[in-house]
Amino acid sequence: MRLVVVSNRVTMPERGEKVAAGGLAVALRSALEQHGGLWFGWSGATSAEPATSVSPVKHGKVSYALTDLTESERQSYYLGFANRALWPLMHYRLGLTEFSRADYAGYLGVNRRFARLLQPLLKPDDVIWIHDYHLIPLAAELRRRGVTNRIGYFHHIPWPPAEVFAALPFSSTLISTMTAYDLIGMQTQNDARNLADGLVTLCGARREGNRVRAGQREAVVQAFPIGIDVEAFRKLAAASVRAATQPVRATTGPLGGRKLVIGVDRLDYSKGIVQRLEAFGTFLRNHPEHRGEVGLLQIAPPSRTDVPEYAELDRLSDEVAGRLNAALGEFDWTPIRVVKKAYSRNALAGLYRRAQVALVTPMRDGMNLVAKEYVAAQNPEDPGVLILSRFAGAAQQLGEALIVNPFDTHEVAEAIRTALAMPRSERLRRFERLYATISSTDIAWWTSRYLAALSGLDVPSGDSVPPGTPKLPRGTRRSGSPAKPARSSVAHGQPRKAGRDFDPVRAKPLPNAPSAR
Ligand code: GDG
Repeated sequence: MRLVVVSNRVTMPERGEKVAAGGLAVALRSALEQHGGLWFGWSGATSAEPATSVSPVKHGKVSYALTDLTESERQSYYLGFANRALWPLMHYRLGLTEFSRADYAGYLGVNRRFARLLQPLLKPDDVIWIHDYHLIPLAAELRRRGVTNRIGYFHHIPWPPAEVFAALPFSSTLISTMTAYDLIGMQTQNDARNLADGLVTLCGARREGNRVRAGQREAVVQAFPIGIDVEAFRKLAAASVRAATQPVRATTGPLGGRKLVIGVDRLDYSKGIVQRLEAFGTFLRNHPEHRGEVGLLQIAPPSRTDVPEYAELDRLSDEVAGRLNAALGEFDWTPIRVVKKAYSRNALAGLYRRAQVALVTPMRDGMNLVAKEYVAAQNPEDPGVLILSRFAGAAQQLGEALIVNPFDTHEVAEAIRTALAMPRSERLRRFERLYATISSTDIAWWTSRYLAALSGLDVPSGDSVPPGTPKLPRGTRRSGSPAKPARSSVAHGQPRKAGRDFDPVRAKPLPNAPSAR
């Protein structure tokens, strides 16, 4: 079996390109390096004429087949329909959803052209794995051209309830193309249920368990919560902490030997960056004893800068940070530092480890890999505290974080206070469970579980998780009963035991420390 991955944007290592800041790119690179195969997608460049064929270039175990877009395709397919219509819609932001028929036509056109370019590269036993909302109709286009291979789809972002999705013109047509897939992977059970409901209500599909049938086709819709390479990230963090933070230790910014609260997100309105800055301001106002002793570092590499809503967020986040710094700062202390550029993964890992608290407070997020990276990066002897939005897919797995509602500024502010005051014993207890969860559902688990399901193997969702005690990083002293799976693994339906499925719908988050509420 050869694996063929298709994603909107592909970065090629031999061009010296850095893996983009997006979680999708980071996750897929690991998956393909493990399995070998072909990676097809957009080069990121534009050219005057659309290509009529592509020649794959081999690099290590992976062949890359890249095509440029025309400028008009980039505008309509990428900036227009994908990022101004689908992205806000999928994140429940109807007010920001901009639909245009011309953009939709461009989106369908690029999917049709991708199918035409990819088809000649396919072999009969290839398994095709298509990623994300840019490429929803691609399988239908491939089927139209006679491709009968197994085709899977993974949706990295949330899927909204059918009534929200229905606001999109042509929603029934678009959602009906999903049945061209054999397997549709979602981040959470909630997303899977929303999609299945949408297929039933918008295009009359029939549902039996996790199978959805429409006409001659049947698709399985299932949750596959994405993970990270925990062990690699842990090592990176342990090695990077000094290098990443030494030069800034002496500054007057948030680092400067003080306690550090960190946020790391693409500059995107779904991530709740402005609301987070406001919450940090509220925390400092309500708890003046913390002024001068703690700072917030927000790393926010710009993305989709050509989309007007992102330019507005860029302006607004500067304005809010400036206002709060002016109101709350001192001549020798700047409470908030927002840096709008990407740092190396080493630097990021070191900063996570250095930070006493991570604020991961998206308004809505498919999974959120930053939450998992922060946990992986912690010093197991003296771990920091994760504050996590209940609207991130990750909250369905990481119930031992301080779970907050990002729309409630006061609640987030109180969670910051709770996190900074949390005794080591409680930090350890929470960390051990969080770490056990992320390591038993890491990127290798995600990939193998998805690909086993796509290849038609009837593997229960927990099968690829090693039996026995969940792994903890070296040097961790267990504070609880070691042999049992963490309480959250049961409460959250964690797929740790063979035969149990990940079912965040039935799961209730563990209560936070009382003072966090
Ligand atoms: C989508 C979904 C889902 C960020 N800043 C820098 C940097 N990053 C890296 C992080 C992390 C990744 O980017 C961001 O991943 P997220 O998961 O947080 O978010 P999205 O980019 O929106 O990803 C999301 C994901 O797909 C995977 O399915 O979890 O819900 O929206 O890895 O570390 N990396 C570097 N420098 C930075 O400044 N090197």
